[in-house]
Amino acid sequence: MNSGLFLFVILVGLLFPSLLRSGESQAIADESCSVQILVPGLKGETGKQGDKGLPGRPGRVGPAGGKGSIGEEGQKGAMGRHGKIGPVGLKGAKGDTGDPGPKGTDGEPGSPCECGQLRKVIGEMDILVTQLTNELNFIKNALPSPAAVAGVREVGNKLYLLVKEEKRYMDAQAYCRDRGGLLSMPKDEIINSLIASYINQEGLTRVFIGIDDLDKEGQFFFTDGSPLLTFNKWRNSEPNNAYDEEDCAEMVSSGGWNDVACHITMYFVCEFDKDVP
Ligand SMILES: [Ca+2]
Ligand SMILES: [Ca+2]
Repeated sequence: MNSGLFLFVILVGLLFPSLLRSGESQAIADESCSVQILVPGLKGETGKQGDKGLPGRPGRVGPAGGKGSIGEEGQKGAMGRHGKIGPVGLKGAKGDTGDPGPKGTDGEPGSPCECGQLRKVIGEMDILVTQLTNELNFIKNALPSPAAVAGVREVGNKLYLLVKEEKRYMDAQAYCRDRGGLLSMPKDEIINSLIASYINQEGLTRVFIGIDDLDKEGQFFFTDGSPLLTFNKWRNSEPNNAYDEEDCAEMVSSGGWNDVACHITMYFVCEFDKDVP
């Protein structure tokens, strides 16, 4: 029994003695008598300090702390992943022209042309263009002395020009050569007639033509070097090499030929080949 209970029992005994005298409380009375015997002893010496007890349970979670100060800047992180592809940009300016590419392979053979008639026409046109070009060149060459051009005559593939400039045979020959031609050479009746007609229409009586025996007396050649064969228009008793100086030839209005001196001057007829520029 501790000291507190002991005192409590004493007080009850003093205040309520009837309780202590009742029959049913005989035991208590006996005890009270014995209590009186129990006098508190002297306080004992302080005992040894006990062993350290077990750790107590964790306390409650404390309230949230205040906002701390901004810490120092951390180190740079590793490179992140690639982002999404962005939207298509604006169209750029046109670039420079590139170098020519390599030559391509040969194409397939074409189908046979079914335009024979067309080709024929084109061929004829080509010939015509060539002729016109030559005629144009001839006319352009004759233009330096347009007043001397009495008009051009044409037979076959030949052009004939009467030049109304009095020249010696060699000068007349040079005039024709400078323009791509020669003194006219009447090698057949048709050409001879044409030149004769030409002379008559121009009211002339004689012109130089391209026939001479300058290389060898008595042997006449055309001025292109070709010999006189079966055709000739020598007048009667011609060539007569009169005065032993007649090595060149003229045509008179009748179309007949006559050998004359080369140093005299007269008009002349040039001829040009239409097929040769
Ligand atoms: Ca002669
Ligand atoms: Ca003569």
